[in-house]
Amino acid sequence: MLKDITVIGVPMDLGQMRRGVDMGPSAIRYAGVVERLENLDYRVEDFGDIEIARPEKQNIENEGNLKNLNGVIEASEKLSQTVSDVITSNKFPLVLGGDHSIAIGTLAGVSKNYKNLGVIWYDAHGDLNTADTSPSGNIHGMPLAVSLGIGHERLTNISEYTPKIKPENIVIIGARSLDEGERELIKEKGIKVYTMHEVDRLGMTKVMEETIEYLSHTDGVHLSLDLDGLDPHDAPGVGTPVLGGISYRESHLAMEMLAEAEIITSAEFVEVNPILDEKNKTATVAVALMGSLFGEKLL
Ligand code: B3U
Ligand code: MN
Ligand code: MN
Repeated sequence: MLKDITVIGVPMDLGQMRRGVDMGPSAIRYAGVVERLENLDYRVEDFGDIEIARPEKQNIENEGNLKNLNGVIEASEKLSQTVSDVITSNKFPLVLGGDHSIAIGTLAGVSKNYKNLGVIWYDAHGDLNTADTSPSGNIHGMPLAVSLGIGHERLTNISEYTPKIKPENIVIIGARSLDEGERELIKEKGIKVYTMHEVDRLGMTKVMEETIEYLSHTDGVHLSLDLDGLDPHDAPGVGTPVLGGISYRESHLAMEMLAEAEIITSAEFVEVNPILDEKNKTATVAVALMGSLFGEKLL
């Protein structure tokens, strides 16, 4: 792992309709992310926040079935540029969300720097919707499809290239809420998915061993961790909690195995919503998982 980390806050809430997820980056900072990583001997720089338009300033008319399209595009372009600059200066980009629509910009910036990028999508959802298949019109349910080059052209073309990633370089872990169109896309593209059924059946150790092996041909791996991948008991501060998720302990194990394998080259932690949380528990969990991801050990 690179010894220099740049933390980038993205107070994005335009990708969904619940208020408060824009405070995610503040909550994660308050939970001590910088100190936690500095204690592991990293040099940590906090870039501050990417500027995001306020929902009040958005056009109420949505383009097709895409809510706040212009605001999401504007933020994605800025984030993509920032992330790419961080990588070019040989630093590890650690992106704090904000709703999961930010992955459109993060992946646009990361992927520019890798020929064969792998992606681990840790999430209760597939985030593989398009305007046509989405039940909500919320762009946070679409970033993985967009990164595959599927969806509205103004989204797929962020940073003026598409696609950002290949279907065979993706592993989804923790899925337990998929829409019909997402299931079809998973089958059509042959995307590797460990639903909660496989997590239960195989155990997290095997899931991570297989994931690491599956991505061994890539030249970098981005971790996109949606806190709703965890069970709502352990991470209650998320906009769309789904029962029966990955436990706090399993998640630590997953992060520790990724740290040991030394494959992660960029990461984002998203969907922390302090308004829906219990005493900043979800941000605290996020920071603890970052600790493990960056190599923290008890002994
Ligand atoms: N699949 C649904 C729900 C959803 C997706 N991502 C989250 N919720 N966090 C949708 O709206 O696309
Ligand atoms: Mn998500
Ligand atoms: Mn999710």
